[in-house]
Amino acid sequence: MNNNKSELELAHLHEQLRSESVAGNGLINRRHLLGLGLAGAGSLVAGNVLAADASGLVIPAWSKTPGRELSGYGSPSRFAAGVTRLAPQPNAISPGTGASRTPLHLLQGTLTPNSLHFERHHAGIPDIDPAQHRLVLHGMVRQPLAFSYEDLLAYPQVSRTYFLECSGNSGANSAPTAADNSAGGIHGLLSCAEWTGVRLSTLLDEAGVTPEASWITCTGADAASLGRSVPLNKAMEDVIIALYQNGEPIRPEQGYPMRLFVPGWEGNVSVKWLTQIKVTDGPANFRDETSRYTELLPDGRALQFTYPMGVKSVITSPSGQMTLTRRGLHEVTGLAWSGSGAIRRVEISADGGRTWADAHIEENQQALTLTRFRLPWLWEGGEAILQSRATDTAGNVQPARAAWVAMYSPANRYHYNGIQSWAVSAQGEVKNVYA
Ligand SMILES: Nc1nc2c(c(=O)[nH]1)N[C@H]1C(S)=C(S)[C@@H](COP(=O)(O)O)O[C@H]1N2
Ligand SMILES: [Mo]
Repeated sequence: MNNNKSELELAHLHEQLRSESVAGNGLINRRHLLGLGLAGAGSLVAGNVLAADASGLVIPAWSKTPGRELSGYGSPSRFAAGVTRLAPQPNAISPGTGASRTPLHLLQGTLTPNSLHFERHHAGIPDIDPAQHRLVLHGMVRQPLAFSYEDLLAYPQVSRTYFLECSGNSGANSAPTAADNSAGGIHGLLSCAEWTGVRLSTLLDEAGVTPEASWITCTGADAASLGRSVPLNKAMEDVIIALYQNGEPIRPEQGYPMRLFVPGWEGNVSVKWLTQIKVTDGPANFRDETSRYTELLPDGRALQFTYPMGVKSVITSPSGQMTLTRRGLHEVTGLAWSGSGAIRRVEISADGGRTWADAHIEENQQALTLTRFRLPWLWEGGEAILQSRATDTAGNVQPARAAWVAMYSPANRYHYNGIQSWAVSAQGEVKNVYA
């Protein structure tokens, strides 16, 4: 028996849903769906779902013989082999340099599996033997210290779930024309993990910071010697030396055996393969905080040390390069985050920003982590422009693209946090547009 509704029944259900819309072009109140008994949305979604009867019970081959053996380290189903990082292409001119992106549009929830965490390296991934590695803490301290990996493991640790975002993330959308790309392709220099490690304040207290100190300057053990300066108050507040990522030793790509993790701030500051922290009374003005990772303004001046990532959101489904294959109810879902607090609100529009409805988010969101939002949407085959707009607990509201563009020089690609617009065609094709 097929569960397909008749055209008439469907039209009636759509009519009922439309009468409960919360914003233009098909955005539906989630509570009303529950009231209609459509929580699973089966009756509207399910062109192909079969109603259960005895004839639907087939026993497949894999149920009749034992499956494969156990394994030392798990891997995804071969049927999920397409869920990979995006564009990890080798760099012929500068080996090991570049970025790979998290496929945000292929994932759900808020945590990024370690194998899919985005990567951004300036000189490849060093192959560090933890037994040979040292973290040296020196400068304006009473007692300089050198820690081995084993030493650090003996300290008390904390676990916190934080997003990490490269300040170059979404920079493509600052260009004059909208690139045809996916949500991950545009916004995938963004990941979220549970980071475990030693509070930097524990180590700074042990070394004894002297009164004239106001900054720390941090350097990685990779061939780029990537260095960044961090004000001492942030270093004492919530910075950790991360040793574990989602429960296992951090991956070589993420800085094994240890990285600085600076919550909420542009990813570049979270120095990987951390080997040196010098306590100082000013920033070092490293290459990556002078010639890079600064924002050019319309008048030719540049912003320096713009650390927190702006409030931002992106709809991950439906999103760029997807095609809606059936009319009816869809769930609009995506991610929101802010470097200045927790997410308080996410609004969604299906009509290019003319009308907005509040998306559903779980209560009491943690600060500096990813928030998943959702809202039902009735797509009846018309054109639509889907947008999301996030507000954080500090009161910051995600700007429209035009408002963001007006703040900077056309050459600036850093700290883009404008609203993403996905156009849905009458054929159901979803595309990146500027609206
Ligand atoms: N030592 C070192 N630290 C580094 C980098 C690097 O190339 N070398 N890249 C930085 C940049 S630009 C970003 S966005 C983040 C990326 O972290 P991930 O590769 O773990 O995602 O690490 C930062 N820390
Ligand atoms: Mo970055």
